[in-house]
Amino acid sequence: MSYKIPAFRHPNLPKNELGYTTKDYEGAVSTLCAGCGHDSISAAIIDACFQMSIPPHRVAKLSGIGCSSKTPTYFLGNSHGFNSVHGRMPSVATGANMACRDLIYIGVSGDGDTASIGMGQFVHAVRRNINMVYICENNGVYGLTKGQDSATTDIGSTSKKGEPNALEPIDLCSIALQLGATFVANSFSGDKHQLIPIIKAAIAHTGFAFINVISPCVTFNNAPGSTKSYDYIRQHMASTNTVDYVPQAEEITTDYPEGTDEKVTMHDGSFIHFHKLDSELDIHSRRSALTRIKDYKAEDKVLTGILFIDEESREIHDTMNTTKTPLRNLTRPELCPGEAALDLINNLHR
Ligand SMILES: Cc1ncc(C[n+]2csc(CCOP(=O)(O)OP(=O)(O)O)c2C)c(N)n1
Ligand code: SF4
Ligand SMILES: [Mg+2]
Repeated sequence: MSYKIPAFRHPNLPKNELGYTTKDYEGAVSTLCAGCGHDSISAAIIDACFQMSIPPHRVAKLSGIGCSSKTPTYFLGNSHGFNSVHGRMPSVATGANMACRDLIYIGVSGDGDTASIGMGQFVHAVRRNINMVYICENNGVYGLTKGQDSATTDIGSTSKKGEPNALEPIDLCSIALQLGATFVANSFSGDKHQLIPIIKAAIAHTGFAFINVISPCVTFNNAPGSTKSYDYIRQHMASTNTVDYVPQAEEITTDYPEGTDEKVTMHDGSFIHFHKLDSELDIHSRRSALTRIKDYKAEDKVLTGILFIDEESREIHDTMNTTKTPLRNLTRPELCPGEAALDLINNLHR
C-alpha cells in the first residue's frame, strides 16, 4: 500500500517571510516505525527551516545508509538531495560544497553510518571545517539491519534481544571537539524546544556544525536495559543551556535575565542567546566542553545543549581562498586563462 500526505492544510496556517507555510518544507510521508526518534528530528529540521524563512531550493540534503539516512526523503521535499552510500555522506557533501558554496548543506547520518564505516570520512569533514550542518541521529544501534550494537552503544547497555555490550563507546561530541569542530552540540529527539534553536544556530554557523541527537529506536533499542531509550534519556538528561536564535535585524523584544547569560554573534549578524544552566561550561573553550562531557558521564548524566562554538571559525573556502563563483558558473576563459598564464606558472617552477 502506498501512502500520500493529504494536500489539505488549515487555510490559516502561519506563513513565514517568504509566504510559505510548514507544508512547503515537508517531504514524503515517513515509512519509519511509529515513534521512531528520527521522525521527530525531521520535524525539527522542517520547523527550523520554516522559522528561518530559508528558500527550500537553497538547501542540499545529503545522507548515507540507515533508517536515519532515509529521513531526508521525509523533509524539505523541494530541496536538492543525494542519498549516498553507507558512511560516504561526508565526501559527497565535501565535493558538492567545494563545487557550489552557495547552498546550505544539511547532512544526516546515523551512529553506524558515522562512528563505524564512515568514521574515516567524518573525521576529515570535521578537520576541513566544511561549511555544513552534520546531524548524527544516534540510537546506539544499527536500526535498518535489525538491531546490532553500534560503536556508540554504552558499556552494559542492552538492546531488545542482545547481551549487555562489553565495549567502550565512542563519544562523537568528544571526537568532534578533539578534531577541531567549530560548533558542537548534543541533543535529544524528544526535546524539540532545545533541538530547533540548536539546528537554527548550526545553520547560521560558518563551518562544520556537528549535532549529535540521541534518537531512540523504538523497535530494537528502547528496552529497560538500554541507555538510549526514551525513559533513560528523560531521566538522565542534563541541559547546559537554553538557547534562543535571534535572526539578523530582528528586534530584540525578549527580556533576558542577567547573570549567567551570554550573547554569541554569528558571521551573518544574527546571534545566539544562551541562558546558562551549567555555570562551569565556557562555550568558547574546547577543554571546558570535553571536561564537562566527562564529568556528567561520570555522574551517569547525558549532557545536552550547545557545548562549543568558535565564533572566529574560517570555513574551508576561506582557508583555501577558492573562487566565490560556483564552478558551474565559471566561464571558459576563467577556467582556461590561456598560454600566457600557463607560461607564467611554469616559469615560477623553473
Ligand atoms: C557498504 C555497506 N555495508 C553494510 C551495509 C548494511 N547496513 C545498512 S544500514 C547499516 C547500519 C545503519 O545503522 P545507523 O547508521 O546507526 O542507522 P540507523 O538505521 O540506526 O538509523 C548497515 C550496517 C550497507 N548498506 N552498505
Ligand atoms: S528500526 Fe528503529 S531506527 Fe529504524 S525506523 Fe524503526 S524505530 Fe526507527
Ligand atoms: Mg543507529
